[in-house]
Amino acid sequence: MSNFVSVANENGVAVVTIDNPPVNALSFNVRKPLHEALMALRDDPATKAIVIACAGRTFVAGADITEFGKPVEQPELRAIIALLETIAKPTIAAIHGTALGGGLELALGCHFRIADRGARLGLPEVKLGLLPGGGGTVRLPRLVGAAKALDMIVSGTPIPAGEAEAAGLVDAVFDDDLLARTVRFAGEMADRSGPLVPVRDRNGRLAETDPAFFDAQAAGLAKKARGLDAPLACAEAVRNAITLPFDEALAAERQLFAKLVSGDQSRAQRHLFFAEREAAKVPGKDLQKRGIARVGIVGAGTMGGGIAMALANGGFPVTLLETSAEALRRGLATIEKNYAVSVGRGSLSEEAKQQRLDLFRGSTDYADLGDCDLIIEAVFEDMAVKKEVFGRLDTVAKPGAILATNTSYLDVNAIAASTSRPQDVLGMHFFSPANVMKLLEIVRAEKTAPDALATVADLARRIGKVAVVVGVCHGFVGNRMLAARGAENEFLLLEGATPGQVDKAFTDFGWPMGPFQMGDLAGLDIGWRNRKARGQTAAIADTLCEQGRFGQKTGRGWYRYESGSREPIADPDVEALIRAKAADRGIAPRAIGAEEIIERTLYPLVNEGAKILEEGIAARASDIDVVWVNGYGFPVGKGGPMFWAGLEGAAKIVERLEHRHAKTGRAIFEPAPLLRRFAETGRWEVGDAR
Ligand code: 3H9
Repeated sequence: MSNFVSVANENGVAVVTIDNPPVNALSFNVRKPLHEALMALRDDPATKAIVIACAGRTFVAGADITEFGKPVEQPELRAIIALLETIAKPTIAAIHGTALGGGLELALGCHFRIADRGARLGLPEVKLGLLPGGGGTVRLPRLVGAAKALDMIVSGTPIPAGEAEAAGLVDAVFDDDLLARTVRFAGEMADRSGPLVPVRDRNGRLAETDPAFFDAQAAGLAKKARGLDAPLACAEAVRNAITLPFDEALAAERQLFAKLVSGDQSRAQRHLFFAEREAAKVPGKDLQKRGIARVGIVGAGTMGGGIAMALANGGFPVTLLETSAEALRRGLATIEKNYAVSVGRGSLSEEAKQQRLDLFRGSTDYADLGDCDLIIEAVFEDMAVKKEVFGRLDTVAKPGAILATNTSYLDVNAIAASTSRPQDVLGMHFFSPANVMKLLEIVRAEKTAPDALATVADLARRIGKVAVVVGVCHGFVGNRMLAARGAENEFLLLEGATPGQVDKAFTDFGWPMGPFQMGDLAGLDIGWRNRKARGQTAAIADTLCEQGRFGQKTGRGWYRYESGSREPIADPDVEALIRAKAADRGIAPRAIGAEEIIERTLYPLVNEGAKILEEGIAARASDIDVVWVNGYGFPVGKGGPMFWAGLEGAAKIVERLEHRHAKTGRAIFEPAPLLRRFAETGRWEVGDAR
């Protein structure tokens, strides 16, 4: 029939197979022949039942995201599902892999859903700034109840086949022979008498949920959504499913979808979807990768322990090295305690905890790293110490082992030069807590071999990290831009803003927290130590540290904290300190608005990103967006700093930077030539050309 949809007949059961690699997205190329095939089968007296199945690794994983934002070509997915519901013979979806988004909606148009044991089903549209637009918000509650549907649609998290069966979404789960058994099931259903009720007409479960339940949920969601429209639209659509007749609720869903899909937030989130996948494609990806059977970690402190957990969580055996038996014991005990917390929370079983702990081997002898294929150093952030560690690793590591440093700032070329095998050395900059944070900056040094990079990028994916390859510079992409973002913080305070006002401008923008709250969380002593090492000072922060105000851990920092609470409370002592420091400098305080705060923090952030692109430290503008969204909490609905620059207007950013530069002479405000070009062309040309 078509390359994308074929039909086979098995004793009167038609098997319609969709074949659109890699994920069987419902592109126009699929929709058209699928619609035609279903029309023909509906009217074919020789067909007694219809099975919809997929070739390749998965059932339909959704609408084709690349088609959004372009004119819709008919037939739309909704029309196919509506057609399915007019078919008076059994229709069955045979689900393997993932049935996501429009794929699950297609399955909801069938009378029955049969799943392979390993399948997962979900409506993840919210993660793309959307809501299910093929009737998912109206049909799913009819099968699983509105509360469960709300949870699935607002979280976007797929559920395993077994859970789907228990919830009423799936009619049967098979351990093997999915297609053959589904065809048999279809035959049995065709031979059975009794009515076939489409999902749209199954209203029994709708009365289970009180609409007032939604209003309570929606209030909580609005808070959690942090300015994102999609979660709220999802809740509204599910509420419609229980309060409006089917067709009205469906029409309302369609309107909500149309509004979201044409909005900036969804555009930003779709950009990030592809940006993350693009970032993972490092040069040399197709090279032969080195085998990684065991990973060594040098240092069992907070960072080393977190990295070790991330690897064990991905199933890798780990050798953890410390300088003394006592330090090793402490490190392992912390790891065990962290896993116990997960067990206590119910996110990990006791058995899984034990399996992970069994992957650990502790040692105080470098020679025990000799059988490791990758060794990650996570010791004190000091060049002399790092060089010494790498010198020792050079003597014990087997040939071809990859040697990685977890440095946040230091020169990876210099570290590589302390070994006889710089081609095997690279940076793996994890973010704290390393077992939780998704971002990994993979630092490519001058001599790093492409196959070593490709190996580590692949390993990152296997342990669930979002990896971005970056070049060597002080702070790499993330921390270098963070410094630019924070350069004006103290000036803002000295000129009249309070920490609370600056932080509020950030949270109103969509960040989870502002820079001063973040400083208190991370510990102000860290920056203090770094400044001292670099011979730098910070007028206010240094004094806070001298007073022992290190942030949350001491109960006082930029804010004060009641014992046991993380809630920041404005502290008059800090405000008095700021005013005194301003008076010393002869600065009269004035009111500073949110717009100025954004201009003096986020415009330099974008500008530094442009410089990083120019220097080739990042390969693409979208890589920088991936770093900032996954590592620093840049709001997803704004797509990352480089995408947001387009939304904000690059010409405006350049103009304001020039204004600030003329006024202050500060380098962070000097517009990067690439940013000027972006303002003219609307394209990050260096990035796009790579
Ligand atoms: C929707 O359905 C809206 C409807 O409600 C309403 C319509 C009216 N489209 O992730 P991978 C590409 S919204 C186009 O690396 P994995 C992806 O870019 C949709 N392309 O594989 C990549 O390309 P490349 C709701 C897509 O095995 C390649 O496929 N559905 C789509 O790690 C492999 O992807 C979703 O949001 C798509 N829908 O993971 C599901 N999906 O090789 C989105 C993937 O050139 N997809 N591609 O870089 C996923 O979550 C994962 O891809 C999946 C496989 C779990 C399926």
